[in-house]
Amino acid sequence: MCGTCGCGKGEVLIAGKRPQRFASSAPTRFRAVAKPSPASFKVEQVEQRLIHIERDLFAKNDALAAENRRLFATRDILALNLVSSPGSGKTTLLVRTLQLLKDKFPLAVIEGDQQTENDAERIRATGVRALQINTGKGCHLDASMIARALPQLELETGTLLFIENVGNLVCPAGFDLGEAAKVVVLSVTEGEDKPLKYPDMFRAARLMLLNKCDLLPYLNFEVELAISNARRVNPDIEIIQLSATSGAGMDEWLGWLHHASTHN
Ligand SMILES: Nc1nc2c(ncn2[C@@H]2O[C@H](COP(=O)(O)OP(=O)(O)OP(=O)(O)O)[C@@H](O)[C@H]2O)c(=O)[nH]1
Ligand SMILES: [Mg+2]
Repeated sequence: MCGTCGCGKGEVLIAGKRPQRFASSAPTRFRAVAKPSPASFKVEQVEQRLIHIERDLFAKNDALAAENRRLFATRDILALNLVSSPGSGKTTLLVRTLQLLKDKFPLAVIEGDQQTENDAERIRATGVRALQINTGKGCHLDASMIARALPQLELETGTLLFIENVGNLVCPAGFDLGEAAKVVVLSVTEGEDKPLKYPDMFRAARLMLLNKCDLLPYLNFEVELAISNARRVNPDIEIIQLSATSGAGMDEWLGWLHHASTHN
C-alpha cells in the first residue's frame, strides 16, 4: 500500500510542529529497497525484503496503537476513528455532533489532513478542543502521530475523542490508531459500489454512516444496493442513514455514540 503510493515521505506536522523522530519513517525505507542498483537487482529478494519491511511497519504501528488503547482505557476515553474519501462530510458531521453533545460529554478532536488547519478551526468554532495533524505527503494517520498528539490535548477522564482521518478510502484502513472503532462515512454522491471497490475500509469499520441523504431526491443512488454492498464485504457492519446538513438521522447517530460510550 503506502510503499507504492509514496505516502509518508516529507513533512509531518503535529499542531504545526515537526516531530523529531519522524525522519526515519518506514515508507521512506520502502523507497530505498524499491530502487536497488541494477547490479544487485533480484526481484525475489526485493519482494522478500518488502514483505519483511511491511510486517515491521505494521508490527510497530500495532504496538503503539496498543499503548494508545491502554491509555484510553485507563482514562475511560472512547476514541473513534472517522474515515472516508475526501469531502464525504466528516467535518460537517463532527461540527453538528459536537454542537449537540458539548454540554453532555467532555469532547476533543484530532484532525488529520495533508495540509491546512481548516478543519481544526471549524471544530474550534464550536468551542471544542481540536488539534490538527498535517501529514504532508502522507495519506493516513498512524498510531505514533496520535501518541504524539495526545499529551497536547490533556484529555480528561470520560472524554469522547473523535479522530478525523485523512480523506482516503485505502491506506487508513490498515492503520490501527488505538481507537475503539472505525466509523466509515459514505456519502450518497459517491456511488453505491464504493464498499466493493474499497472493501478493506468497509471490512475494518464497525459502523457505516450513509451521509448527504438530503440529496437523494436529486440522484440515482440506490440506498438498498449500497447497504447490501457494504454487508457483502462486512456482514456485521452497522449502518445509519443521515444528513449532516439537515440533521435527519442525527438522533440515531447520537444513540449509537451513547451506547458505544457506555459499553466501551
Ligand atoms: N447536501 C449535503 N452536503 C453535505 C453534507 N455533509 C457535508 N456536506 C458538504 O460536503 C462538503 C464537504 O464536507 P466536509 O465536511 O468538509 O467533508 P470532509 O469529509 O470533512 O472532507 P475532507 O476533510 O476534505 O476529507 C461541504 O461542502 C459540506 O457542506 C450533507 O449531509 N448534505
Ligand atoms: Mg474534513
